[in-house]
Amino acid sequence: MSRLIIISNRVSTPSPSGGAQGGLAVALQAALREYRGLWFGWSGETTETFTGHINFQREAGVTTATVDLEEQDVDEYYNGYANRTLWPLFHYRIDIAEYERGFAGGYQRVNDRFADTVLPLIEPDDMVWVQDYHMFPLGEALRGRGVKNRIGFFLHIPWPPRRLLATLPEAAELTRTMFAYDVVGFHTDEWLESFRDFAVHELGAVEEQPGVLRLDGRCVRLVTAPIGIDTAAFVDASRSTQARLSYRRMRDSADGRDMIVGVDRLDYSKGLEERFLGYERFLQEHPEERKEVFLLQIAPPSRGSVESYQRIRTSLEALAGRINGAYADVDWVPIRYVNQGYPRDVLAGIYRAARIGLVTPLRDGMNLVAKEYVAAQDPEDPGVLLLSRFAGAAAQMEVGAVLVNPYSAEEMSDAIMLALKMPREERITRWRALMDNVAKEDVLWWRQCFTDALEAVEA
Ligand code: GDG
Repeated sequence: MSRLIIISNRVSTPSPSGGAQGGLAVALQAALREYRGLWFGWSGETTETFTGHINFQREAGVTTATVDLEEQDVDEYYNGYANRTLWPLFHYRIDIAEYERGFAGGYQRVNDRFADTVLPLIEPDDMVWVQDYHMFPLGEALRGRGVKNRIGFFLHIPWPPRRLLATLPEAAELTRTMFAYDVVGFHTDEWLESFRDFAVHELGAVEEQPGVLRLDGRCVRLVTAPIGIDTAAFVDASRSTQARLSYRRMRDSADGRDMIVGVDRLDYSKGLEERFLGYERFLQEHPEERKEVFLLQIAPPSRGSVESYQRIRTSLEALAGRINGAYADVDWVPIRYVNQGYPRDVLAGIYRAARIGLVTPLRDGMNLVAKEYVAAQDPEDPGVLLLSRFAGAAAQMEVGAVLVNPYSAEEMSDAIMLALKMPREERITRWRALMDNVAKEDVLWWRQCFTDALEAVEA
């Protein structure tokens, strides 16, 4: 049986205590136990001069291999090209995407360094699985070093429409490098179609058979594989003692009011400002509902060294302050805005206590919070998921969720009202449809879809 080598920006080591981890980490670790192999990436640490020294760790049957990067690498590759160029562009924000040759150069350099470092670890029959937008050119860098193995790539964020991507100076080159992979996976057909559109119309790729593109003698198979959560573990988490305690704490502090919950990394793609404005609209349009509800927004900060993240943080604080200032009373605050993270079990209890899960990104590859919210509900009295039609998750969840356009405060306000008044039978019917999907297409299913496609490639 082939081994599996996973390569991503950061790796996740199983915690020795067996503590809770993200679903993606759990699924990839399970894959590594099944196939043996290892998980390679950046340690998160910096060093004066790049040496390529690999730090191996083995924990709970999973081997990880990490390297330190130079400070300049981190500035140009991680904070620069990955988070100031590609992330905004791939979330349709060309207005804040920064195009600098220094970033592009640093990005390529780090990908070359990864390729040099991981090369000696790859054995002839191994399958290689590269994760996400930090590593687009890694496959090509490996091919250039003589790697003939099966190599797959999965993109966790959207692939932008052709005319947006065309604004990136390296767009053609970057897309061309994707043909070094044997399989490229996306969360939705929409992202896959955007890739195909660019490859065919800008690069002249040819669709050799359905789902297979050829360019310059190399073929790549495109697959749609929507990621899920570790549903069984999340359902267990929602029944844990911690979850029960946090559920009780929220119900008590809600004091009979309906809670609306949002949980997001503090990121401009998550549509938090628009969410607050939509909720404000609801408060304006329905004065009789004001003291009957409140919004709990949990938003742990991320990527704080990137300026656009500092800006969104400041403007959200101002907006929450303004709305609370305008509507709060001595015994009621409309928005509880919290900038810290919580353990998964606690989060599960919070989800369960919320009548509405408000998940309204402006653009999102998938969005796992939508699925976690569903998994945490009480089947006898579930809450309602309000979901942005621009989240990848909308493709799987359109039947049970109330879909909204996050750019429209009016639509958001109407949807909140609809959800608050929704009869229990309808909530149950919708939840069942959602839960069927969340249970069936979980993160283990996702992983299997991808590794099956990669294994099917002729060695
Ligand atoms: C990328 C894509 C795609 C958040 N706050 C807390 C906490 N979280 C956890 C959530 C959830 C995860 O973080 C966020 O997942 P998302 O899917 O929403 O978003 P990204 O981080 O942007 O991830 C995305 C994903 O990759 C997978 O492919 O779905 O579209 O952008 O699991 O629960 N977890 C805990 N406490 C918190 O306060 N424990």
